[in-house]
Amino acid sequence: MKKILILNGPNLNLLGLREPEQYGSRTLADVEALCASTAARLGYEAVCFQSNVEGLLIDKLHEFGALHRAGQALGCVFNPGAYTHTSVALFDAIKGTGLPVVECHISNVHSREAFRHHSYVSPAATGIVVGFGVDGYELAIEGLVRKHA
Ligand code: CA2
Repeated sequence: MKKILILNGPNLNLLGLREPEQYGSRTLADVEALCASTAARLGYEAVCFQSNVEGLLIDKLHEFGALHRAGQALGCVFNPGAYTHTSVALFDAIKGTGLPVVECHISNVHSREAFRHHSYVSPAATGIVVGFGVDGYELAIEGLVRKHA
C-alpha cells in the first residue's frame, strides 16, 4: 500500500490544548486518526510525523522524496506552522525532492496578521488548503489523491 506523509510543524503538538478559538478543540492525535482513516478509505497508508525542529521536517521530506521516486509514496500533506512564513529551506526541500506536497493550514492565514499572508512553501506546493479547520487535512488528502493517484 502506498504511503502518504502527514507532516506537522512547530507547536502543532499543542493542538486542542490551547487557543481552541483559533485552532479548534481536536488534538494532534485526533488529526492523525482522521488522516489515517481518510487515507485508508482511499487505499493509502498515512504516516504521521510532527516536529518542532526545522531540520527534522526537512529530513522527513527527503526520506519521502526517495520513497516517492521508488513508487512507494504518493505525496505529503504538510502544515509547516510558523515555518510557512520564514523558511526558504522548506521551499528548497520540497523543490529538491519533487515530492507532491499539499500545504494545509487550519486557520485562514489570509484573514489574520499580515506576517501570515506570505508563504515560502506555497510556490513549491501542488495545492493549498486553508481555513477549513482540522477537516482541511481530510480535504488535502482527497485533493492529493485526485491530482496524483
Ligand atoms: O493555521 C495553521 O494551521 C497555521 O499553520 C498554524 C500555525 C501558525 O503559525 C500559522 O500561521 C498557521 C501555528 C501552529 C501552532 O498551533 C497551536 C495550537 C494550539 C495552541 C498553540 C499553538
